[in-house]
Amino acid sequence: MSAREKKPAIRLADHRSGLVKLERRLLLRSSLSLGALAMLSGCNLQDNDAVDKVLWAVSRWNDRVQARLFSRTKLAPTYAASRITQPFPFNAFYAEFDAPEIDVSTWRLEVSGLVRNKSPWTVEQLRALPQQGQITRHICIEGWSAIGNWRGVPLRTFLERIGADLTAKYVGFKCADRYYSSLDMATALHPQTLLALDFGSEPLPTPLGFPLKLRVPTKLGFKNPKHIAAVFVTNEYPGGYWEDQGYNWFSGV
Ligand SMILES: Nc1nc2c(c(=O)[nH]1)N[C@H]1C(S)=C(S)[C@@H](COP(=O)(O)O)O[C@H]1N2
Ligand SMILES: [Mo]
Repeated sequence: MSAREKKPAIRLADHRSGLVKLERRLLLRSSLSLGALAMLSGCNLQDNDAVDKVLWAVSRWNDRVQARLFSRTKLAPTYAASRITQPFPFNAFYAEFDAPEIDVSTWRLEVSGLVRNKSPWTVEQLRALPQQGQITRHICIEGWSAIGNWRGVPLRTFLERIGADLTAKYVGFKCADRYYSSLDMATALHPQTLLALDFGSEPLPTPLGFPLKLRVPTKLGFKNPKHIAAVFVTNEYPGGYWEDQGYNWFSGV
């Protein structure tokens, strides 16, 4: 499968391998078999829709377990500058030459949902907030990883500044290219979760998410939205571009 023809982890046609993996997990984790799960859920495993519902329910249950195991203080590994991957790879659901060209003079970060101050932000205003750098490893679910050097505003600082309800469940992101994703609040407040403006000592290059991307080293790559256009705080599950096609939503690393 080429990088351009990405497929979601769970498709109707892929159920057989999905079920084999699920069976193995059930046995390992809870000594429950797939047959027993089918009995419990009243689900006939020949019926794709019913199988799909069970797999989605298991994935959402998995989200809740992962959220409980997530440590608010445990840091993702950081690396020496000599380890930075050059050139840093590009990935998206389209080819590199289709990455959105954004005019920074008109770009604004829109803010909505459970926040006190919904004023939009310019890049300059974001740069005036405290900045923090990190050299961390980006891990893509497709089987590659790369070390990069990002710098920007801790998302926690930004959420505090806009008067976000920090007891809300989710922070969602909408991007200039139709991509979208979301985080649990604990991950949004994690000290290494950044609204990144720079890569190395330069503004993010276009393919890597200019002018703003989320850098969250405690999550898989697809939960690092690039070209962010809007941030919102909500208690309603926002999903994501790949998450809605079957990738596990929590996807911690
Ligand atoms: N806006 C947007 N953000 C995105 C994507 C995308 O297609 N569009 N792809 C995701 C995936 S699957 C990966 S692996 C990383 C790739 O980031 P990079 O191009 O900086 O390596 O971006 C993530 N964020
Ligand atoms: Mo990815």
